[in-house]
Amino acid sequence: MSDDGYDHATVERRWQEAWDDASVYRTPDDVDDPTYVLGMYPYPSGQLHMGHVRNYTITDAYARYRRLRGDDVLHPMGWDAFGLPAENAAKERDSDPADWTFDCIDTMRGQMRSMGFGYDWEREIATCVPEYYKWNQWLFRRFHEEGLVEQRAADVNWCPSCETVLADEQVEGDAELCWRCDTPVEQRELEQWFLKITEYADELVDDIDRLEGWPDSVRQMQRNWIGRQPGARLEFEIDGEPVEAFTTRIDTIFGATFFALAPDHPISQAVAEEDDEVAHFIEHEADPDGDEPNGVETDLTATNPATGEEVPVFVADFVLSDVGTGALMGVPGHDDRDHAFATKMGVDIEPVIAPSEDDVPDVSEAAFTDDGVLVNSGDYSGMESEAAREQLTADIESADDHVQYRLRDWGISRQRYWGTPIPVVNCPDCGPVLVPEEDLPVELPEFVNTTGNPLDEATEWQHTTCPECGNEDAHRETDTMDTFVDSSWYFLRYVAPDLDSAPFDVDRANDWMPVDQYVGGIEHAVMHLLYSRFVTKVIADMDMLEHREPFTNLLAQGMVQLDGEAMSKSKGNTVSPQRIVEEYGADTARLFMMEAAQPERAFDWSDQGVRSTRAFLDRLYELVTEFDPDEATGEDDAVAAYVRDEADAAVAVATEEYETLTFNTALREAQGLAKTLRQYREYGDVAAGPSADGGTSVHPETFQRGLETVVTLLSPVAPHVCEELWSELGKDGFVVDAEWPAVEVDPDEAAKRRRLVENTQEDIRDIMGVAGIEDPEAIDIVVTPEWKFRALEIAVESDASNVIGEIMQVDEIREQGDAAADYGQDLQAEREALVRTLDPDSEFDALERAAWLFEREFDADVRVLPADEADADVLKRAEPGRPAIDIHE
Ligand code: ANZ
Ligand code: ZN
Repeated sequence: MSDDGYDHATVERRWQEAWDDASVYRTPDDVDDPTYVLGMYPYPSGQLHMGHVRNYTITDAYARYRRLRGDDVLHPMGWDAFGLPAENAAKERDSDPADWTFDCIDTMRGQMRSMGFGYDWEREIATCVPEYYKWNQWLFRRFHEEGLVEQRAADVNWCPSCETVLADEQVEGDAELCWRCDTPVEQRELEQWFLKITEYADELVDDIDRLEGWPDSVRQMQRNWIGRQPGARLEFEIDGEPVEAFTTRIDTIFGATFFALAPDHPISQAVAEEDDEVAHFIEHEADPDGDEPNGVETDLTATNPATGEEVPVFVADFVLSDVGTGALMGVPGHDDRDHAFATKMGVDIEPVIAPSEDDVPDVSEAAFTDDGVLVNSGDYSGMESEAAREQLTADIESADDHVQYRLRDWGISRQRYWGTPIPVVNCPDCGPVLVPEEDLPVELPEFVNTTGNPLDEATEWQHTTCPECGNEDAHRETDTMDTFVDSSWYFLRYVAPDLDSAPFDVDRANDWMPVDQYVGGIEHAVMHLLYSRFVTKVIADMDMLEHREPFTNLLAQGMVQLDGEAMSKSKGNTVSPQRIVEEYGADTARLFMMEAAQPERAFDWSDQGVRSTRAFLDRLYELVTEFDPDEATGEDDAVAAYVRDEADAAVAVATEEYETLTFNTALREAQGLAKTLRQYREYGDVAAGPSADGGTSVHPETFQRGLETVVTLLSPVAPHVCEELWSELGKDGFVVDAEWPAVEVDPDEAAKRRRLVENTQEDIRDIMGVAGIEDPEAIDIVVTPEWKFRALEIAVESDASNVIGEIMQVDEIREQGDAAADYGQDLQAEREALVRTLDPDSEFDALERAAWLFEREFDADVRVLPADEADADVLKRAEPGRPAIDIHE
């Protein structure tokens, strides 16, 4: 707590209560201009960490900005409340996952409130209540009706310690350890429930092109994850039996010098029964994640269908069983992995593709992997790769076009308690039967503390009658759903969170969706976003939604780091948001984070930075509270005009930056304006001498408007203190309900003005330095005559091969004689770098209004002179955007 600043605890509590009482964050019912701003809802771990604070400050600042712009805003919060940690915590404490979860939610909700996040809490959702998860079950039924649910045996990652199936991204590193307990993960085959996301693979890839509001990196990650590859399937013959292979490069088939099978390909397995070497390789050496391809040669050969040649057959670990057909034709001349493998195994390497027919590449050292012209390829020699692929696929009898995807169906079965029960009954007669809609939700039974899946022990709960045939020996499915199911549609639930007749209100969802701005961690760049896109598309195909993509703009926020490392509990390098809020206030925490870096970038936490942010707020508080418009006596002079220009510029730039969530630069404007106002006050006081009654000699309306502007521009990020200052400024109502200041100037124009002032300031310093002037008496600043502006304008417009010729066509310039010729030469020389400046009147105004800054800095009389009042020698040096400077000692 700072000594002489404001009392943040009181201020923040006061306004949080006032906002609550006035329900300022309630979502409007009638919406004309809907803007949906959403942060990825958190897992209720019990503590808000800095990553959350950053994430939710970003959405909160943007939601507040949109509200100030007059939009109807939906900005809700909820809880991704199912999941393993609650179950583990309950086991440790011998309590209940529900109790633990709701405790955590209460704590975190309180922490969020203390941060001042402006959520519509009436729309809060938690996925672990039957009122929510009923709709997961309902959607499961609907997906089933659409033919998008399937049960099949599948290999799963199994952690023997957690006794649970793990998703691929929960298996870490080459050693394949469980993300929670670091136990080596095993493979197990289980009957699993799948959602057939692969049926949407094409649309999911194609529509990525339309996601222009997403970061390119995330779009690329989605593309890679889906991994669409057009190619062909074709057959090689082994011992007279056809064996299918997938290739993207059938044009290279004349260079196929070996054939390779995955270790668990049925032929590999059969060979291993007879061949110890192969068996040994499969058992002990095969490592699909290794850096180098490994393999073992078999006694078999395969017949290349294009050439009729026999090539050796290998069992190799870089051939993956779940890719394509688990078999490939090896073309070492044109594929990097095949090249490495062939080199190691001593297999022939032949070039069959060349950049051009008379430029056949040497492929002995490295593969040539580009498309090109076919060589050494029989009748196909001379064809382009693309055409050859089509022709060969047509000509080779067993070959067919085939598109291959990396994406697999979405396995949603989890052998865990704390999730949505999969609404299925297993009947001895009928097999798996869906629970009828009227029997939903299937609620979780009471929790029992056991090592495995508590639902396996809930025998009474399991026991039920078959909904189809009435068989009384039926059993409920004990798998629960992956929690990614919960989060794949939660954004739809917020539009009507209490609806009990459907998962979401169709009309309202059509109004609010898609989410205009979604913000969250990059760790969700693949799964969560892909599943949400998939589910949205399916729901659209069920005619329940008019939108096929859920999130228009996506921001992946950067890490909060300490000493260059991401803050994390496991590393023990966290900073507690609660402590920062207690010590400095929520506004300081929020403002520090938003000004420290662009939201996408990582940044380092700094206590020093936090303190200087707080010091800024204290100074602003003082600036506002010490100002009394009735006591201010200043004139509406050039200085006041400068301050108004700066306020206009700040609004123009900050507005642009808020639009793109570039808060750090937006805030710099607000802070810069506050500084200008402070300087203005000091300058006025020095010029006029502070009046005895504490008044100042600033122009009251200008100063008042300046302060209001600073407060409004800061309010999305530091809402509490701004609310306090708003009322100090005598404003009615809340600043959170205020109107965003109108943009009066073009930001480019404002930037030019500022640059002109800065450059002039620097020029004065330089000249004083070079001339050794320490205590100047007077400084004359001379604006260039109009004809030079004209000449520059012409030079910028023209294609500038003959600048002098062009400008000399203008009478007014030609009349200048040698001076015009000289300047023309300068323009010609610099023509690549020429930019348009302000017009002469604006340049004069800008300098005249800024004169007080120069006076203040150099402690001299400053005169800004138009060209016709200036000394001819001085005038010569002046150029547009670069006034001449004459310093008198
Ligand atoms: C012959 C060929 C020649 C291939 C060539 C590529 C280049 P990428 O490489 O990512 O584009 N492949 C097929 N089945 C496979 C399996 N089960 N495990 C591992 N690799 C497999 O993926 C497509 C290529 O991967 C396919 O095209 C095949 O090698 C290989 F100059 O066939 B190609
Ligand atoms: Zn039955």
